[in-house]
Amino acid sequence: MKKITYLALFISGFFLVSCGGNENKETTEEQATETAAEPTTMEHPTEFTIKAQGNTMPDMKFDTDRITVNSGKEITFTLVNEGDNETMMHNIVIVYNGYAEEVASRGLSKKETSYVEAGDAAVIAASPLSGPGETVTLKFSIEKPGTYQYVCTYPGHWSKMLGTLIVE
Ligand SMILES: [Cu+2]
Repeated sequence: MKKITYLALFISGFFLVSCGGNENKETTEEQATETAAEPTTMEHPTEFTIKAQGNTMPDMKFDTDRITVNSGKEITFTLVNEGDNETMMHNIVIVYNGYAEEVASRGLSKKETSYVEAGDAAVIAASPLSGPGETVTLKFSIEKPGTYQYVCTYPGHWSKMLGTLIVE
């Protein structure tokens, strides 16, 4: 099905190029490529297990740094803290793209709210903290397609534990 769509786009792109003359060729081809890169929205999973790995600040990470979901669906993130060092406390916080560092720094002193400032406008959803060996879940849904981020806001972790969330 996808192949057929691509082929159709390619053919229409080709005709546009043929009719448009040489000076428009590049633009037309670019447009055709852009259109072809957006196939009918795929059905993505709604449940994801994300492992927080590592036992030291340099080693710690989420085992995945990119997740794609569909807009308007209830998504469940299960965060499995695989650490066994007591300093390895983690959460997972969904934020608007580019706000991971700001959200983490606003949450630095907010231990009582799991290192997320209450009412932070850049936060879409935030899990509780999970200690070593613990699992926590976060449910959320996002209506607007686009790019978002997920991040651990435990002090000092945001730059190592950061991923891209694509909403289609
Ligand atoms: Cu963390």
